[in-house]
Amino acid sequence: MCARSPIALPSCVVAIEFPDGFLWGVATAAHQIEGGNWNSDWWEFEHAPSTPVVEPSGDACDSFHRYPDDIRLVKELGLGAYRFSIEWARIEPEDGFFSRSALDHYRRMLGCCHEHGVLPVVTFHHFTTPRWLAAQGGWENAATADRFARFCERAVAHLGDLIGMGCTINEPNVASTLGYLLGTFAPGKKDLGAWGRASATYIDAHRKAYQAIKAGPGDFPLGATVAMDDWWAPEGCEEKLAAVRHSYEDIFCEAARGDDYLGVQAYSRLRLDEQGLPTGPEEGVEVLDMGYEYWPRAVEVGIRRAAEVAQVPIFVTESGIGTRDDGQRIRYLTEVLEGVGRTLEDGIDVRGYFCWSLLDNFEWNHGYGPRFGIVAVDRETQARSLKPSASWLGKIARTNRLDV
Ligand code: GCO
Repeated sequence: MCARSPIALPSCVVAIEFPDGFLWGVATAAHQIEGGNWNSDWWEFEHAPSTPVVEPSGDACDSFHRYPDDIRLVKELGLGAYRFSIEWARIEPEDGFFSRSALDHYRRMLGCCHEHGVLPVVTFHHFTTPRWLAAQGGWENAATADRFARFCERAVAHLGDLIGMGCTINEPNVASTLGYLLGTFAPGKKDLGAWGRASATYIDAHRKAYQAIKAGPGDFPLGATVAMDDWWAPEGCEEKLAAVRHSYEDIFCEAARGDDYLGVQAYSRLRLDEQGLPTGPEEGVEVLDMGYEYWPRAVEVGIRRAAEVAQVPIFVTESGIGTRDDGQRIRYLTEVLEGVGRTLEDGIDVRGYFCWSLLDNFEWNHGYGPRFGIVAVDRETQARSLKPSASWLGKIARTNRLDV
């Protein structure tokens, strides 16, 4: 697939036309929007006395109950796809017990997407793990890969016929690095050995889950997503940079070889010091509420790298900005999409773009501070209200083009 080259319009506006069938969507994750996910390791982590999480998730956006409204919004905006995750801690609340009622809940969600003509994109694991499994060593324990494959097998048996596209694991590289090396995500470890073990289990789990899901009902594209960045290190530190990038990004992209696609999720730039450790933003570069740089180029860089290493079709399965300034969001997403356009012009097989996120939601250790949504959520009443970026993105999706 190839983007038609930018065309000059009379008013000096340039349009980027996307290929026919290019998929436009929004992404969310269960723990960040459903609310009351008390049986997961994250809930426990948020409530631990020494937690680095600034506030607990609580009722989140109550999307567990309000999903019909949220899916209707996706449709009304003109977006073709909704990416959401199914919550393992609800579906398998105890080792080996699978809740029919929880599975039925997600079946209703899938049905609701179909009623609205919205393609449901299902993530099987988005950062949260049932408490019983965390107590058995979580992702440091190699046996977790088999537990995950068993969960996927049961879930797909119940849901597979309605799934439009699947994602085994969301950003395994972030889950292992923040959870086992930096300690800011559950389970809060800071241990090099644990990081290596967790990364290996995630990769093994992806492969096993891929087989299990493919063997079940339904016939949909399946892949994983990886957090990608633009990278920088001082001159002379190229080897160090390559080594860090290899263990953080490349090994996960390599694990996607042979999959139906790879999901690229990119937000900013990672700057390293001489030791190969992350250093802060560059002076003079805008800094966002997340503490990292305003760096829309990350998506283009991520697509190019992921396509080169994984050699499979690419979807941008997440891209967005945590900001209270919706004008800044539109500016950022415009620059991102210009970058996506350049990758298409170069013949890279990019098949869709999902904005993170539909709703202002629980941003993990940052709590409810950063606002990634194109739809605002009143934290008291849960009322949803569209931001200008929502109709802006909807127009791009409906016309399949961006006027810059
Ligand atoms: C991640 C996740 C999302 C985040 C989003 C914004 O990349 O951490 O997939 O859950 O909320 O990326 O930070």
